[in-house]
Amino acid sequence: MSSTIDPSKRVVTVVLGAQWGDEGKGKLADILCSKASVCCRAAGGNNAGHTIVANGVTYDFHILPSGLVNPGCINLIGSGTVVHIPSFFNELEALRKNNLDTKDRIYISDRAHVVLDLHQKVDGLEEAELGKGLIGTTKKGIGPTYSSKATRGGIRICDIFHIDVEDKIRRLADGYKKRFGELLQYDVEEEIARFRTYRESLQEFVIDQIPFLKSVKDQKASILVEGANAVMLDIDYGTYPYVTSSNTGIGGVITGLTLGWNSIKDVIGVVKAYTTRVGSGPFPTEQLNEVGEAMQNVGREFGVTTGRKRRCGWLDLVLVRYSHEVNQYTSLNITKLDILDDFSELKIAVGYKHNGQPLESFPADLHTLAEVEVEYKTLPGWKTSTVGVKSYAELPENARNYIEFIEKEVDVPITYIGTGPGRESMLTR
Ligand code: 2SA
Ligand code: GDP
Ligand code: MG
Repeated sequence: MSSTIDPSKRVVTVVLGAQWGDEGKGKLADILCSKASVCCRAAGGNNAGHTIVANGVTYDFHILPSGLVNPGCINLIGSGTVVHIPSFFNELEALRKNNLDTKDRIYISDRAHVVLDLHQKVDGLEEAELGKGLIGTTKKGIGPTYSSKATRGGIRICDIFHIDVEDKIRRLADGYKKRFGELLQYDVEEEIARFRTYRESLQEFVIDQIPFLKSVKDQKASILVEGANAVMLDIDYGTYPYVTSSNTGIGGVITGLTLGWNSIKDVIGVVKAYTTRVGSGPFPTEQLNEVGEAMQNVGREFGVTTGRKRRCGWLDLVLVRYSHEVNQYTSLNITKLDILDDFSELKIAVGYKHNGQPLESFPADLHTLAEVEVEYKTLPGWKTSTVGVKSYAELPENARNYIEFIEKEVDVPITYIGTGPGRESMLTR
């Protein structure tokens, strides 16, 4: 038997955020799902927010995979995710109201963990405890749920169908009650009563992910993995502690879904043409001035889940190179190029110095990160609208120079370029 991998088994394309999130992963995932049989989420919960503009309709996704917009695509919320069940049902209902037929097209792994209302309340209390040093979470209960998982007291989707889930929930509530006392305004019996109804209402969605994905792979049907959040929010490789609580990079794809490393064909990094971040933490290229305000206003940089203003700054290639080191992209999608159409010049971070010494890579130590001196390369802007441009060759020369500069610095081919929110506004190369 040969030990080489049969190329026809490489059926998986992974779309990952290469910065601090909101790069436009949802739009690329939606475009690629027109050719995928299955779209999967590997990690995270309804903290994520993806906006998709298709057929003149704007859809907001949180826990549901973006493949639901494509009628031929089956969707899986994988084992590495955390699911708040009322939010799952609400999001599904919102899509149905937008005339999307979701019947028999959305499944949840029975190994995924459950976000309780309890976890969401605790998320708010933990943030309050941190005072000015708060993380700036979405308060969707993500951190506390992954904490329960790591300390082995968590509730999995499969637990819902057994009576002892009730005691497990009571045990979790008792623990938090000891910690927060009267600050925790929470009725455990009310939540437990709702869980009794889920035994029936959730049944049609719950599957064992392992045989499901095996059969998809055996048929050599194509699979799209939609990343949530982004590598700089990764619990291991992001700007800890200002991160989310899951592995948002390629590692989380491997552990959160049972696809196998040998089935991955492409890993596409999504890079916004500038940088944004929601929540606290150092951000070396942040522009707390009219440049940042212009990006925020023109780019309509508001959180899809919380409505918070996103912080904005110049594109940071030290960060993108680091992100490539972690995720090993096979290609990149540069998004929101059109938002830079009116700038007369554009800066791109190409190096960091600390105490006058160049840094080899993106530092782990946030004290260092907060103190870096950023080295910029300045490129001329193009001062022409790129909206509606139909091919790469038709982009203004300075816009092409901007793209090619990124490509050379990161040393990864740029195969997709976004010049507007709609499906049709994606140039390929
Ligand atoms: P959490 O709630 O525990 O995951 O928050 C921890 C950090 O992770 C950041 N985070 C995000 N950053 C960007 N986008 C996210 N999704 C929403 C969106 C955000 C929103 O698409 O716009 O609506 O505010 C997201 N989710 C989590 C968060 O800001 C914390 O820094
Ligand atoms: P995600 O979390 O990475 O999926 O990104 P979000 O959906 O949270 O944020 C990206 C925002 O930019 C959404 O409102 C998209 O509709 C929008 N968007 C995506 N690509 C482009 C683009 O190329 N140009 C413009 N103008 N908007 C885009
Ligand atoms: Mg988002």
